[in-house]
Amino acid sequence: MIRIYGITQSRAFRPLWLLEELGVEYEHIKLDYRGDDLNDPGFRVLNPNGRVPTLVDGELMLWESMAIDLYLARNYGAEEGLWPDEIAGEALTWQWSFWVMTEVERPLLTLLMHNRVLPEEKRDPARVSRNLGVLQAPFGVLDRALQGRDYLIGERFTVADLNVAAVFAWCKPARVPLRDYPDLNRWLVRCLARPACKQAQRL
Ligand SMILES: N[C@@H](CCC(=O)N[C@@H](CS)C(=O)NCC(=O)O)C(=O)O
Repeated sequence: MIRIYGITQSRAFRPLWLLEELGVEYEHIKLDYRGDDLNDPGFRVLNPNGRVPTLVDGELMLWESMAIDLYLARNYGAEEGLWPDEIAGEALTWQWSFWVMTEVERPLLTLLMHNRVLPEEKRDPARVSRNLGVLQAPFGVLDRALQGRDYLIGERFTVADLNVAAVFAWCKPARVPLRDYPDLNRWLVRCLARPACKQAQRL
């Protein structure tokens, strides 16, 4: 049976959402990154980085949220339509998954921390405005890519949408306005309204 480690209030939300989309059986081990859970020596054997999410599927131990999602979608998601049919679609799936991690994740996480998570006295407004500026370019790229389209690849929701939307899900708690990016916003609302996403948020 598939085992996934990490509470839903962490990057484990990404594979949890995908597992809910897939409808496969899995065991959810709710390790909390905020305590001592990740220092457990048994867990360190699975992930020497001491981070979640971590996946175990048979002999396979896998870490990095995007790698886990790409593996799960490739291995279990073809019938559900979550994995693209063509090699070009696969290439675009890698592209968008790497893109969101390299161009968006860190500045958006900084906004989440300094607009929402950190205590007021530790928040730095300069970092907020700098990172809002940094995000304008990639947000514009995604907005334009979604003009006249419902999904990133082809005509249906795939793991590419999930991987990108699961990172952009931080926009709301980070208080990042999307009014200048109407196509991005429309797409994000559609992705986050999916029943599997809602279910993963409740785990
Ligand atoms: N690039 C990794 C990042 C994983 C990561 O940093 N996870 C956080 C929770 S969201 C964590 O485990 N933090 C524990 C720590 O940094 O000690 C991924 O996407 O899976």
